[in-house]
Amino acid sequence: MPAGICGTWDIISNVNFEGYMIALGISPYLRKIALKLKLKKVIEQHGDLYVVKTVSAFRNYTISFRVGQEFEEFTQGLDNRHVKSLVTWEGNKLICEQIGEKRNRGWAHWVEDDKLHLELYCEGEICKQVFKKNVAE
Ligand code: YOG
Repeated sequence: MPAGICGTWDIISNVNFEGYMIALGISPYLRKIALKLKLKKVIEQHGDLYVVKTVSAFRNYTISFRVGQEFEEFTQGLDNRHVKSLVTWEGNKLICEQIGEKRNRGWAHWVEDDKLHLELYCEGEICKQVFKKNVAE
């Protein structure tokens, strides 16, 4: 798979994070904090189990899943909703559908030009984040 999705990645750009957070109903106070964070992704694979950690100085958020196996996700510390999530491969993209109260919710990850790309979707809003590999960690 995406050759080299595993590792520690540091955010280098973040477009329309605000719009995504508004679509999730995040308060102005938390949005202001979140917009200042230098997010990291730590992605590990243990056998067929993927672990994706979003790490920041404020809060961390971790999911683990097997591709093609639906799982219950509780977005604790984010918007605190329960969704049914399913991650699949579509070509070189790892795609997650998050079925729940919010329409058209999910994300897509892929590696391109040594960068980790992430699109976050919610109710028509698209946040685009790009990460560079942290070679020190
Ligand atoms: O990642 O779904 O990589 O789970 C998006 C935050 C900010 C809290 C981060 C804490 C959405 C206040 C996870 C940020 C905004 C704002 C660090 C995105 C919600 C609350 C945890 C995501 C996937 C794909 C893996």
